[in-house]
Amino acid sequence: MTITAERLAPPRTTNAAIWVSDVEALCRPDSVEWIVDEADIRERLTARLIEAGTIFKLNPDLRPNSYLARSTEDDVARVEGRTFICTPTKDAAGPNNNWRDPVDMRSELLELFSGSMTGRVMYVIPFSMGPEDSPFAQYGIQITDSAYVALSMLTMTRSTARLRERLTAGAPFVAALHSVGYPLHDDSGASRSDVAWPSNSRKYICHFPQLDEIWSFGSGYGGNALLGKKCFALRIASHMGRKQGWMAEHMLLIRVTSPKGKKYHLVAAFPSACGKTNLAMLQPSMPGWKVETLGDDIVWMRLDEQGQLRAMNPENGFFGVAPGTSTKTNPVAMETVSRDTIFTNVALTPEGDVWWEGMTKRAPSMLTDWLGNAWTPESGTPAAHPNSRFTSPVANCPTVCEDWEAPEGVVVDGIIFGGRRADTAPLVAQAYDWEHGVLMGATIVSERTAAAEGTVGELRPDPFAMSPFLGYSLTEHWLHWLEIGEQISADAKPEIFHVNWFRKAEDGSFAWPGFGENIRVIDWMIRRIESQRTHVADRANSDFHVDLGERVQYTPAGIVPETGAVDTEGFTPEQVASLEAAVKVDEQEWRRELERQQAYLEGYGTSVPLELHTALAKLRGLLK
Ligand code: OXD
Ligand code: MN
Repeated sequence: MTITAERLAPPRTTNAAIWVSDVEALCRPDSVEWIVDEADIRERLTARLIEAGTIFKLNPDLRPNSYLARSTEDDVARVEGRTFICTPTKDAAGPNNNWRDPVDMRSELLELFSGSMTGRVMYVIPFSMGPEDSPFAQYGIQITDSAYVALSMLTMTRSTARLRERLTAGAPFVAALHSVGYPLHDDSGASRSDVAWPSNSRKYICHFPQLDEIWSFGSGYGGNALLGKKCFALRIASHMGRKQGWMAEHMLLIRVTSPKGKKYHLVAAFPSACGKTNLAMLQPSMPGWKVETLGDDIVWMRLDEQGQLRAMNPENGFFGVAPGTSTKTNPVAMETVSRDTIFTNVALTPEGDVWWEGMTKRAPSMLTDWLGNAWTPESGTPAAHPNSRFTSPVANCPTVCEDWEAPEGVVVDGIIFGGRRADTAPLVAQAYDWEHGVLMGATIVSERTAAAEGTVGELRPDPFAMSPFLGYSLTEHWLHWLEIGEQISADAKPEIFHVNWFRKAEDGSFAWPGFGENIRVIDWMIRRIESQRTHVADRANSDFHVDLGERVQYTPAGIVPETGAVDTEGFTPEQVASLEAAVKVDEQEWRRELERQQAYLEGYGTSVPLELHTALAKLRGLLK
């Protein structure tokens, strides 16, 4: 059957079998294989990848059931410049996205995908985001010509034979098509041999939110290729959530149990590579506290019948940044990746184990670097790529909540926003009210990290840490947050906070030790949550937070603790002194910051919800 632009033009078929056979006719692979998470299927994929030289088996005595993959220098990170949202109008995609007309993009893609899989196997992976029977669950089918992607999808999502049956019987799904764009034969009959990491210099990561479709071409790496993650669970899902009244956010999810045995659930949104995985796996430095992991990257939230906000991690695996992870910074992650893990772009030790910058104080004297070259500490280049990653099952995490897959999710008590900023933003600030919290999310700025292409260190706005991941217009997203806030019942409204673990002291050192000590900040937040709850009635009668007579300051950054309000038991005198620099709200910096926020909002004109301007005006009123 010939596929024409009209045939695949909207609306696409929602029949799984027809879609798969249409794609087969378009991409012309040698064969088609349905993949689900079963041992013999994993073994088959693994054996093929080893034979192709894409992955190497690590020493099973040191790292059981684990592999190392190496990509190529031009395929190491998300390609935001090549990520497109194809909505009927440019406005619907918003100023935050690269927009393309869906029909134009569709015909460009049809050409690219035509014959793009020749000589290859086309894998078809039915998958569920969220436990299959949960009310949060959404289904997808990924088609890919990469066995590495297929194998990784089996860890990152849930893929079962039962789901395959459901989908072929007509359950709705997101259609996620992926090709590395490296066909082995062309139309003239010429052939080329395969390479260990096939990709294409032309990359396209395209989303059709109206059709629940993703088309990804040219990259085999991370979020570009594992389409359940950023493409589906954030970009497509955020659009679904806007339409259907729920939320898809770039957040971690943890359960914190206080020494009194009370459980709290917190979600936190930070830009990529700003410590979400570390916070998700926090080992509290204060006795009596427990932190358990539910998710490290994506959270879906919806209201229940009681008007409570419930959250769930739709993923089944971690795709975490390796560099900087160590038994000191994140022992839980180190334990999680001790087996059953695919590492990508880390260095290899002579013993057949992995290494990356920050894993140990001193680098081993000899390594093979992420490109496969001999490396010594004198080489002057990183041994592991700064955006090298591990792909591990959530179930392997020693701190995972026993009930992390509970179909009803968990009730959210607190929402944390944050960024990486050397100055201005204090260690922690509580929002005066929901609207101020939404302003905090909308005005996140952060130093750029290696997770995306671009200059590391440069400050960039990253509203809700979603700017590369939102499938619609950002001001519409702010409105969505305000509308959801209105629907949460007053006694269940989560408190909203902003944190900055990365504030620098005058000498340029970090003012806050971070990592396990972050529990001290969480302890403060929980005390604030508790005291707010006991004052809900008062709050209903006041448009500003009531003064609870605690050791807090009301500042233009929000409500911040006085230094004595943060538990510093066990801190060195230097750490106690440094806390002052960490929590400080500097009048001049905040005058500038509020001007920046004002200019930032004004940049989006009249589409900015009025509530955010009002919240900002209230903060301005707090400047001396
Ligand atoms: C990620 C990212 O991979 O945010 O999670 O870049
Ligand atoms: Mn992320």
